[in-house]
Amino acid sequence: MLKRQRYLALLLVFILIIALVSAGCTPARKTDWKSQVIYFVMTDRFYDGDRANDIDINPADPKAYHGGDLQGLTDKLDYIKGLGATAIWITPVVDNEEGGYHGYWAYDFRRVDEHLGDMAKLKELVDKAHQKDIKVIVDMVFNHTGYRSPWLNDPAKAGWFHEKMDIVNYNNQEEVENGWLAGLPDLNQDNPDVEKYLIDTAMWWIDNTGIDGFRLDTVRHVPRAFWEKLSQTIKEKYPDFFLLGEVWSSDPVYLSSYQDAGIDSITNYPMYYAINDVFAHGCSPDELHNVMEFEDSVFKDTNILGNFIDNHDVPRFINQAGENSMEKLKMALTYLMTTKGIPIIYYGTEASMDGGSDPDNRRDMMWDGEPVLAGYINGLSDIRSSSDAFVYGDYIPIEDSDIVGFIRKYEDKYARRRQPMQLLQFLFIRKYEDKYALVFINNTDKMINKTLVLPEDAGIRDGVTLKDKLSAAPDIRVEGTKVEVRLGAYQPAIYMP
Ligand SMILES: [Ca+2]
Ligand SMILES: [Ca+2]
Repeated sequence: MLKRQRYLALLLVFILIIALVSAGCTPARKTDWKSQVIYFVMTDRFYDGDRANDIDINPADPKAYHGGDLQGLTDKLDYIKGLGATAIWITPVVDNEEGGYHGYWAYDFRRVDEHLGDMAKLKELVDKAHQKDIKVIVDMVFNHTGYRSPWLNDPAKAGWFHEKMDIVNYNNQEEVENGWLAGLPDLNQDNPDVEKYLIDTAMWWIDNTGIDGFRLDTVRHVPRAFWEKLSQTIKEKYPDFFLLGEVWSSDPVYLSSYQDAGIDSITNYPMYYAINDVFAHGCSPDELHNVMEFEDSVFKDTNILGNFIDNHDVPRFINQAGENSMEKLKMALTYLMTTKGIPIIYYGTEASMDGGSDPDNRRDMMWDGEPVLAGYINGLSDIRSSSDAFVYGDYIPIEDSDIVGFIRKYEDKYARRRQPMQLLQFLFIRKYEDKYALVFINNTDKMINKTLVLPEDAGIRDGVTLKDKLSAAPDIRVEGTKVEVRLGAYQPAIYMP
């Protein structure tokens, strides 16, 4: 009995030593992806750091190479850090066929495209980014190859593609997975050789570059079983490696099935649509609250979803906003940086760059002068990182009787969308343990001065004074459960104790 106790004591000491030693060996800070702010760059359109690789460039043609490269990204890391970004997501680096300036037309899955640089340049980018505490997420396409893949005529690759078929019915999942998206040769991940090649390729890029995450392209067009296996294989070796899946759908239930398949984060298209409706088009704020409530009920975790106001596949926010577009952009960015989920900012947003549908939304980055919103975005990033309420907190909408009454009048969603909105403020609380923030956005063209009743479950104490971290609105004092709010037209405020 004594022997056994001594043995247990020794075992405990041994375990403790192992734990201490291994703690010393691993990086001190575990990667927490929820706390990141991601800056998304289309490398060819960002910054030309190396004229020697400007092959076939034609900046006048929106569908040609423009000369941006990995060296250019490395050169601009301090600029990106200055925006408050902690991670970059870059468009695919794999060797593309002719015309694949965007990177989504793979020719050779295990080579860096010569327009962007080479493997050494990619590693240099990753190393220098890590030195500056910036993580690197690389876009990867496992659904298809480019139109002229050498595999199409390779007898050794027979059975690597699905039969050529257009995707017509997006409600038919089999068609979505097996059809040729935009006519691109569709890889058959059910073929074990293809599955093995793609998963080995994923590991090859991580092993050889030290990147921190993948943005996975066209996720809904590939069977979930493939994503499960890919995720398991990666996480076994790299538990902190981040997977951000692009699922282009407005259905939260559908999206959540891919998080369940092992993809940490999903591009939050339902929120993208709602942000545009509410802040660009003046629709009812309950649309965003409803999306948030619905997503919270179906996703394992909404604080890790990838939120955005626009990207390279949709028109830029400012292009859609109409009058007062700059004020609307600031409101949308304020929401993006304070709501649940990881903010993803598309390059050029800080310079209020315009752009309609693809390829107009992929214009060259404007490099003349200090970008007009750089300071604003950096300020939002500081506010976000100052409190766990934004990173882990709940999302509690504040009910505004004016809004509720107004919405009841327009039960029909279609009518509501077309109705000019003059009563719309946007109000919610982020709360985590004892930390909280009140986000008020006056989404109207008139000054607001009114008393609001805070929800009881927010637990905000009587008598506390709250300051606007954006430093523009006057302090407010909680009286009982009420606050009096004064905001100018289109003014956002982030109130914290
Ligand atoms: Ca270049
Ligand atoms: Ca497919």
